Formats: sequence, structure tokens, C-alpha cells
Amino acid sequence: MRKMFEGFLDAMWRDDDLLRTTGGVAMNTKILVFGDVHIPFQDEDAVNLIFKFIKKVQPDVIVINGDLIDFFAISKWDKGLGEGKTVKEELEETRSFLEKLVAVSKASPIYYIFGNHEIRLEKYLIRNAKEISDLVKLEELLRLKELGIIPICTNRVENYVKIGNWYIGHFNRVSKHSAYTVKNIIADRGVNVIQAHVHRLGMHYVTFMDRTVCGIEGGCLCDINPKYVVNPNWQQGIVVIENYGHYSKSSVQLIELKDEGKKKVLYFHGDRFST
Ligand SMILES: [Mn+2]
Repeated sequence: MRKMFEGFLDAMWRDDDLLRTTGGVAMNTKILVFGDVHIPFQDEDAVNLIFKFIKKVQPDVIVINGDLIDFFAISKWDKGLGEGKTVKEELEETRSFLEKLVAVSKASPIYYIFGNHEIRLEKYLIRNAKEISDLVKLEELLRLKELGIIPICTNRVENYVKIGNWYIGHFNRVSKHSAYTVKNIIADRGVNVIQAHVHRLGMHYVTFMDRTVCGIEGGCLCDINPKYVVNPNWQQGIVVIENYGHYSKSSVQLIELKDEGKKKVLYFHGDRFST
């Protein structure tokens, strides 16, 4: 059983925790959430656009919301599709992505939530080399500590972080249509969620007697026409939470990545970002 990671699941972020982390910048704190890059099946243009966005906007906190790496070679799926990158090559590409992220960004903390694809490594080891499975850890293979990136990997089913009143995670739930997944998560759990995993964009709100709850599906940054899926119902995007002094008053934006001719484009506060 993997050691609990410093109790992050239990840790409640208080506003002053973030104030400390961001050097006392209470106003206009920005949290960027993106996920499902699926290296080596990333959309290079989408990834380059996000790096450009980060460089300019400089979020205070970044959450990589799972499935950054695909681990195709050790999946249970059929490998006869000619995709063929080795685990080592995938790890090297993922490490380069993280190095670049740290180079362009001053964000602190940067969380890396382990999605079902990261968990593939541990499951593979347990199936095939159980006796030494606890000797190999993705966070160590990627040398996350050296980069100052915090892995969230306490659970083999799903992982999340709680920042303010937002639960940001790679929840183990999928529905067929946009926003249906978060509709179901909200119904079960009654909290604000930002879900990765489904590769769709969607928002769903419910107003209860005492509060309004919001669920967001944040899209993906992978190639949305890969060889291994036919005509997937996927969209690319990111999420930005902006906090004006208190989380309960935070504003959240779902930002779609668009194709304009051969360019990948997104709009944020009237600025146009383009590859
Ligand atoms: Mn996933």
C-alpha cells in the first residue's frame, strides 16, 4: 500500500495558506487547471499555446489534472496500432514537458494529480512484478521533487486536491455527454468540482436551498483525432479560477481552445493567444 502523501487529501486549504504561498498577493490570485495531455499523444499546438498562455498570464497556482503521461505500452489495450513509443521515451517526453513548465512559470505550488493513466504503472507492476512494485514510483522516475512539483498520488482509483471550495481532480466517473459527468458527481458529492478524464468541455450548476454548486469538465490537451479512437466527442480547453480575496467569491472560467485556420487560439480577458 502506497504511503499517504503528507495527508494532502485531508488538508483543508485556508485562505491564508494561499496568501503565504503567493507572497501575500490576495487579490487576483489565479489558479490554472489543465489535464489529459496524454504524452506522447499530445496536441503539440495546444501544448505550445498553453505554455505561451502561462508565460504571459503567470498563474499563481497550477494543477495538472491527471493523464499527463499515457503509458500506452503498458496499457491493457491492443498495441497493434503502430503507436509504439517505449515507456522510457514517454517518461523522457513527460519530463521535458515538466521542465519547460517550470521554466516558463513562477507558479507555486504546482500540483500533479495522478490520473488513471499514471496509475497504469503501479497496476502493471502489481500484475507483473508484485514483489518489487513498491520500488518503482512515477514521482521518482520523473524526479518531481527536483522540479518542486507536488505529486498527488494517494489513491489507486482517483486523486484530487481541494483548493478553497473547489475539488479539482481526476475523478473515476464518465458519462457520454458534456456536463453529465459533473452533474452526477455533484449529485453524489455535493461540492464544486473540476473534473478531467472525460476530455469534454462542460459546466453544470445546481442551486440548493443554501448554496449554489458548480461542476466543470475542463477538456483536454491531447490530439483529439488519435488513431486509437474513431470520431471521439472530445474538446480541448483549460480552466482558470480567479480569486478576489476570498474563495467563496472566486470566479471560474472554462476556456475553449479553438482552431482558426492552422492556428490554435484561446481568448482570455480580451487578449487573444495564438500559436
Ligand atoms: Mn483519464
